[in-house]
Amino acid sequence: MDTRNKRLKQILRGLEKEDKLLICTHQHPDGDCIGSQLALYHYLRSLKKKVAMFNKDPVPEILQFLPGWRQIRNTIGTFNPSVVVLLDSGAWSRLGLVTETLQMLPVINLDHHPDNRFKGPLSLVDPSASSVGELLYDMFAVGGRKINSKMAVCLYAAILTDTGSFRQANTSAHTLEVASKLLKEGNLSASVISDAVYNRFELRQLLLMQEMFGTIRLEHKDRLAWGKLTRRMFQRAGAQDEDTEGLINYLRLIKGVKLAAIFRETEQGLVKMNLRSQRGINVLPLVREFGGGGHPSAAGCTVLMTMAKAQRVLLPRLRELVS
Ligand SMILES: [Mn+2]
Repeated sequence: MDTRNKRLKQILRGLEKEDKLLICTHQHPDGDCIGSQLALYHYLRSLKKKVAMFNKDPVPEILQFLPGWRQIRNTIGTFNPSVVVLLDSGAWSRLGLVTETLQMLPVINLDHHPDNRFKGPLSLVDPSASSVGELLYDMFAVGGRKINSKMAVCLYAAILTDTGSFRQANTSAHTLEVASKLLKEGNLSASVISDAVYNRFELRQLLLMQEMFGTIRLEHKDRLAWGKLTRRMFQRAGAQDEDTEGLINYLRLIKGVKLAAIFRETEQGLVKMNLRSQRGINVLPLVREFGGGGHPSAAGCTVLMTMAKAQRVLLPRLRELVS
C-alpha cells in the first residue's frame, strides 16, 4: 500500500480510537469545509462518539440543506474534546478564533492546501486531492468503511463546490470516480444536489453581479480581467459580503482570461483581493507577500489600504503575472 493510503488508514484509526472529538474548519467556511465536517460528523456519530462541530462563521445559505448543518456551532462552550480534527485549515489562525487550551490538544489534520503547517503521523496534506471531501472518501474506502447516504450527500457537495462543478483544474479522473461512487453508494441524484446548491440566487446577488460587471477591465490582450466591489455597490444591491461567493468565476468565463481578480471593500473597511488563475500561473507567492493564502490557482489576501491604493499597489503585480 502506498504511503498516502497508509496515512489515511492511520488517520481513520486515530479518529476511531478517540471518543470526544471536535471538528473545526476555517473561517468563512465553504462547501468543502461544511460538507467534509458533516460527513465526518455523521460517521463518528454512527460509532456513538461524542462529536461537536465548530466554525467561527455561519453555514452559507446554499449549504443549509445538508443533513446536520444546524449542529454546527460558533462556540465550543463546555465541550471538552480529547482531540481536535482540523479540516481544510492550514494553521490555527485559519480558524479565525481559537483558545490556547484548544491548541494544547492533539490534532488530526486533513487538508489539500499546500501551505498547511501541521505535521505528524495523524496529518495528511494532499494537494493533488480536489477537496477534503475527496480525501475523506478515500479514507473511508481504504478502511473498508461503509458510506451511508447522509455522508454521501455531504461529501458529494464538498467535492462539487470545491471543483466548481467539476470544471476547475483540480478535477481529476479520480475526483470523478469518487463522485460517481458517492452517487451510487448514497443513492443520490446529481441534479437534485446541483439545484439545491446553485439554482437559488436571491435578486440582490444578481444586482451585485450587475454592479461588479460594470467595473470589469480587460488588460494584456484580455489575459487579465479584474473588477471591484465598493461598499456603495453593496448598498445599492442590498447585498452582503457573503453574496460575493463564486462571483469571481464569472470573470474567468471571458475568452482568453488567464488571471481574474476582484477587489472588494469589506465591512471592516479593508480591501480583499480574490484571485483565480489558469494552471501555470501561481498566485500564492503574491498573496502570501500580503498575508494571504489559498491554492496556487485560487487565493486571496486582505490589505489595510483604501480601494485606490490597493489597486495601485496590486494591479502592477497582477500585470507581471500575465506578461
Ligand atoms: Mn477545500
